[in-house]
Amino acid sequence: MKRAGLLFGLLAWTLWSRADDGRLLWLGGTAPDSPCRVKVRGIGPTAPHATETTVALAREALADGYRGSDVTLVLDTAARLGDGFRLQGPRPATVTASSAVGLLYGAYALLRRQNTQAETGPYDCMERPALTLRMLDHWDNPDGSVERGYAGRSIWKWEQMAAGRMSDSLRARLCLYAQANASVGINAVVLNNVNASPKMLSRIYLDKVQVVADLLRPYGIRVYLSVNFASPMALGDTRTADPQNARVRRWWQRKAAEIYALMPDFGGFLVKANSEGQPGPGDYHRTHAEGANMLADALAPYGGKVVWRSFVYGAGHRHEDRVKQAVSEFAGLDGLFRDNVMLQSKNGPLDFQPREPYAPIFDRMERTSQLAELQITQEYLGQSRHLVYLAPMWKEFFEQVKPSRLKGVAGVANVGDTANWCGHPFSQANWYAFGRLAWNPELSAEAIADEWLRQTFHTADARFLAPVGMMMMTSREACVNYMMPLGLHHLFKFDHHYGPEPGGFKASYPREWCPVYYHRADSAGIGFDRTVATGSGATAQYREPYATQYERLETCPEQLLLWFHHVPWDYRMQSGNTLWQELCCKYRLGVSMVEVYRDFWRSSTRPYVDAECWQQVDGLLQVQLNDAREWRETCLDYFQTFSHQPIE
Ligand code: GCW
Repeated sequence: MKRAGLLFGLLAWTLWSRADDGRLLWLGGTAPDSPCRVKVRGIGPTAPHATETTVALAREALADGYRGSDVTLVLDTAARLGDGFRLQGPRPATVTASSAVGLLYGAYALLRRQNTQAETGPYDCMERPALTLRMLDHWDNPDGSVERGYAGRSIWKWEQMAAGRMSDSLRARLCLYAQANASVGINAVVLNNVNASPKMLSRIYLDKVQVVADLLRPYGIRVYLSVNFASPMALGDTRTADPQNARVRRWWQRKAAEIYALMPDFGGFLVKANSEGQPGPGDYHRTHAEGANMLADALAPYGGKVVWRSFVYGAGHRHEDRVKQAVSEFAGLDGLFRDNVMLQSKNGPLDFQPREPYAPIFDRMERTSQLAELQITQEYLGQSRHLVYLAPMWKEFFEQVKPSRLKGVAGVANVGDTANWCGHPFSQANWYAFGRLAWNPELSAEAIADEWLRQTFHTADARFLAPVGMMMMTSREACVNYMMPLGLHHLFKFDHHYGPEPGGFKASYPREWCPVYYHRADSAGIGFDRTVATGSGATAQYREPYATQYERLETCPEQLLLWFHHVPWDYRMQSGNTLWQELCCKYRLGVSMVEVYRDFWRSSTRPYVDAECWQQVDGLLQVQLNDAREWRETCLDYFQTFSHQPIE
């Protein structure tokens, strides 16, 4: 009955809406002419309800979208596939897995094979996820706003999260969200902002969270919450939040018991502590380990995890180079965290810039489980207005921080309640790519772009796929070039982080928010000297060979030059240009690349793309081009006041 209602809701909602406005993401496919028959083996009458529900989802996904005549789903608990699966086919096609969620992932993999029009010869392949935790972090607030969200308001309509209050359309939409995640193997979701409202732990909200958890569970997705470290105090139950205080500890233990009574598979807590004004153990002169361990002890009896962020700066390290502060703060705590604590660090040491070197904290915590935090929402890469495909950036990170050293990855989500979820039609590709890379970091960015294009635009035509794939693949470098090439960083306008403000400085702000603190342009040159010899010494935080490579001007990769060195304007670059000329070239190149994208889109893609979507991308590429020009002009005009050389 419940299922029929759900199906009806989904159907009504799809008919009512125009299915081509991007809401179906990469899951649209084309409906089979005749329904495919799905047989299920290995599930007896005594199978747990949860298994049945998940297998039913796998069956439905195939029945709705698979064009072969027969598929068999085999649940074989002896197959030792973990969350993975085995696919054999094509006729008949068989999906084997040792868990229900493995069957669901396998079903989506089979659909992906079909919808990417992979070769049709015989196949027999096995897949297992490379990383255990593949998590989306939402920065959604209880009032429905989304921090750094550029695609509308929060998808969690909290006022509707109560028994009987959820509309069919909301349910259908959230099911689609869950399907999208399951289709790429995302298995955990943090529902709320790391700048966490204490309210999220109140009973009223926990009941709502339970509704979401019940909805996502069948798709193999566990719910986590960001928590405010001072919650017991903020909710009026204690007078302190000191982790050594017995009442405070008991409060967290009781809260954990309350949560697990509602959600036995609750994932755990994500914590931003003593960072950008958030409370934390430091407020009581306790360490991050003491704070994290208190929460870890409360969650441990239930198998819950604490994900503790290393994104801290300011407090206690006022005069230190900001990019060094995470290591300064955490290295000494290595080995002191409980087993169910994981340290989550952003890919770079600063803050999701278009290009950063990897964060050296990944080298420094040898006895602590680590997660990498990537940002899918393009806070510093043109938000939902620029076409920037992020997989090449994430691959660059994985070259230096081997995924095998990580327990998982978290991606700061880019979804909102706008019809197509992500704002820019191409931003959907970043959500997709995040999941695919979390599942298998060995996949190439190119292959993922190609998969996404085929499934999203329902075409196998190389005249579309090759050039548009190329556009995606080069788009991140284009963005680096028109925003901040050669290792420049944080030239953004204050707060919204969209446009350029290289001259940004206000004495009343912390210096770490001022672009001039980062580029250090003067009449001698430009760049932040982070060498041990003459600068902040950040290079010493890296393992070899990177420490030496970054330290020396001659071996530092040019793409990171001004991140690590203050370089004279007349310094000779590998191209033969002076630094100033090279800077001008890069900015110009960035703009030209976007010009090429816009022209190509305009002249050659119309036949392949739904009219509404085509129009939207066309308009956005024009916006991106105007913005790229503004970046070039603003930055070069400003830097010229120091270089005193012509803009060539
Ligand atoms: O990137 C910066 C953002 C803040 C964000 C913070 C963080 C959630 O500008 O909006 O806060 O980082 O990651 O905690």
